Amino acid sequence: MDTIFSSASSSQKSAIKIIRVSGSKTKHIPKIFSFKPTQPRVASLRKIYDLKNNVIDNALIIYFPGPNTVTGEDVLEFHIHGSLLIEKKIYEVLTNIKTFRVAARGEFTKRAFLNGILDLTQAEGLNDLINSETESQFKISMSQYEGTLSSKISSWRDEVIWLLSRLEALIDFADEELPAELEKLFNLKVLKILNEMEKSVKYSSYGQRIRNGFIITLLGRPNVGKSTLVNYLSDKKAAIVTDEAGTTRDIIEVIMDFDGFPVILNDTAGIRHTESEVEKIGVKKALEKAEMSDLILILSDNEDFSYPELKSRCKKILVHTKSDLKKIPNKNIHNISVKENIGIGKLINTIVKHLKSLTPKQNVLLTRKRHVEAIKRSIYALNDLQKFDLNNNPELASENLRIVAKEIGSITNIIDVEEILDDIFSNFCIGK
Ligand SMILES: Nc1nc2c(ncn2[C@@H]2O[C@H](COP(=O)(O)OP(=O)(O)OP(=O)(O)O)[C@@H](O)[C@H]2O)c(=O)[nH]1
Ligand SMILES: [Mg+2]
Repeated sequence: MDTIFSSASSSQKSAIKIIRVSGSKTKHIPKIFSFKPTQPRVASLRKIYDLKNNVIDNALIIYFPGPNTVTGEDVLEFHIHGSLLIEKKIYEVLTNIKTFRVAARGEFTKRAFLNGILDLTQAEGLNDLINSETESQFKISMSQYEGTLSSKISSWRDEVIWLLSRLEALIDFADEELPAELEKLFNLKVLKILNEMEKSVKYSSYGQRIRNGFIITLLGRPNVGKSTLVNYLSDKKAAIVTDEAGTTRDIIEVIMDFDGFPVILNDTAGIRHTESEVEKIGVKKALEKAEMSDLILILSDNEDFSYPELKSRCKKILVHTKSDLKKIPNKNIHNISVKENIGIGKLINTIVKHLKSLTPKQNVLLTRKRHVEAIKRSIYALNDLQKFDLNNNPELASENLRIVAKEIGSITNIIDVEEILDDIFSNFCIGK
């Protein structure tokens, strides 16, 4: 296997940079760069030279012999001065040596996975952790990286293996029956796993929202001040504002953070009957977006808040705009004015309160579609299993349990499907 290297820090100029090397030829680095080998795990200053014996840098070197390293292989770190030129010179030396090459995206983490340092869910958690931008994303990804999902999977697997072993005994001793007590315990265990899996699927949409953002859509008649509010909340001139009715036609998405919750806020076209083809499409899109939202803000500058065409049962917050001109005295309606900054803090609090109310009581375990699909297939197999009489058809029940074991195993460990692995690790940043 090649020895790989890559800058582990950003590609910009910086005070220092770290270049990481991993693989079996790492131990030859001192010879390649003409410096005295360093003691393992001790940071030591060394002058490093190119192949023509010109000084490249005075660098801090740390050598970590495997297997207790970040990748499971021998690893060496160059802490160099943060010049792009120094980095380039090191790359030039290494690319000239056979079996050394620049690491692909996520390749260090992929090796850590292949060497059993991390399982797949931890690797995914690590990637999410690096990319997390809000407090809630940080919490979920840190918990996944620390192994919350891994340990749940392994406890499910232990239970499935316990169940399987009872069935195997029945298959081997065909003339014996499962004692009634044991059969009861068996069924209870199946129900317990099923219940836990169903809950985890239910809460997974929250995990996906934390990764991708909650969807909040503004809906209202033309000219009520939707774009004005979106611009104000996002502190950007994201949408055009004019006093002409029908200014916004397309959906305008802004990504923002409401008190630690990632949100995609959608400005939409004002809802009305119109002859304009473009506007008609805009109105249709606005309603479609509202239907798939976690929260809808219905804006109005009069008392008309009704949209009978809207089917979504998600929470709706009624917002009366332009309250500098007139207020509506109704405790279910938020009076706001962007012009005079009235009521907006309160509106934000209501939005955050709703986002908080969506937070499940228990840990979110499944954060990716991949996890959810595997658990759904396991649920299907467990439901199927319950149809069989254990004493008459232990083989069929056992077959279903094997499916469950395989499916949940695939969440933490896919070893044989290179394509899926590449797909997972290619989303990592370079140097990870
Ligand atoms: N007095 C007052 N006027 C406002 C307020 N908010 C918005 N407006 C005005 O209302 C008009 C329409 O605002 P927009 O934000 O473009 O309204 P919209 O709902 O996005 O309109 P469409 O895109 O056409 O559907 C503009 O002239 C704004 O300046 C407010 O709080 N008070
Ligand atoms: Mg608008």
